[in-house]
Amino acid sequence: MSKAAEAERSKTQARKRLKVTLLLPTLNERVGMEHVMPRVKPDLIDQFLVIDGGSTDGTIEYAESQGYTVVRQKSKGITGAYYEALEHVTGDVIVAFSPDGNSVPERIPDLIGKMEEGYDMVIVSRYLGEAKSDDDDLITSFGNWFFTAAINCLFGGHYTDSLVMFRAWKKELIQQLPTNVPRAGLEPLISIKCAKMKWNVAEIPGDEPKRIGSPRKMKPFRNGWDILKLIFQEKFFSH
Ligand SMILES: Nc1nc2c(ncn2[C@@H]2O[C@H](COP(=O)(O)OP(=O)(O)O)[C@@H](O)[C@H]2O)c(=O)[nH]1
Ligand SMILES: [Mg+2]
Repeated sequence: MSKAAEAERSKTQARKRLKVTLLLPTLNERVGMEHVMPRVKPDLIDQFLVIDGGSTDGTIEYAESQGYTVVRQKSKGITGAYYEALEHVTGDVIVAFSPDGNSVPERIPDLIGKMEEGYDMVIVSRYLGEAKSDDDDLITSFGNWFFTAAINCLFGGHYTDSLVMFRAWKKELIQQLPTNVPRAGLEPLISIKCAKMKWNVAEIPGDEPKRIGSPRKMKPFRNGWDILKLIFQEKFFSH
């Protein structure tokens, strides 16, 4: 075997040591999934886990046709989706991936590679280095900037992007989450928890292309208000 082939093989073996669950929250994302999922390299992923919020556009049928594990969400909302999905995770590392065109599948190998360096969480930042978001509007770009600055300032984080879904984290982190489901989403919560606990966090740059297919489910003003309440709660009423 050539030196290059041997290096590649040992790299793949090192990768295999991290068991990875790709977590896909979906609510009518068939169009996006058909576009992005064929670009996900299956050799890096041990479990494809779809948590579906009640799609009626064939998302579930598509996911099942690909052999993904599909969990039908009983509660409402994206945070409830995460909480219900976490019980079904078999990997040691969770890669949260938005299959609506916002997350770029080609960044997954670098994301997992960075986790293999020993980090507890790695974020694919839309605002690091040359990376950019084509999905942001004026409101979401201000919200992202403001809440990331607030989380850094109040909890000692060093984030450039504390709210993006596309990230990887160790499954142990789940144990730090409150049992009551916060409405603000899991992303600001785990960003805050990691900063508070001084966990080992890294970011890699990653563009966010425009969403494909169905309209955005997130409501910026309601979500912003929920994040404000979460920050307040975590600052004054939680360890
Ligand atoms: N299971 C589930 N998935 C959801 C829900 N709301 C949004 N999603 C999915 O979460 C991902 C991100 O949602 P999106 O509305 O694009 O939010 P944004 O990208 O953060 O602005 C998409 O794949 C959505 O289909 C929900 O209530 N339940
Ligand atoms: Mg999106």
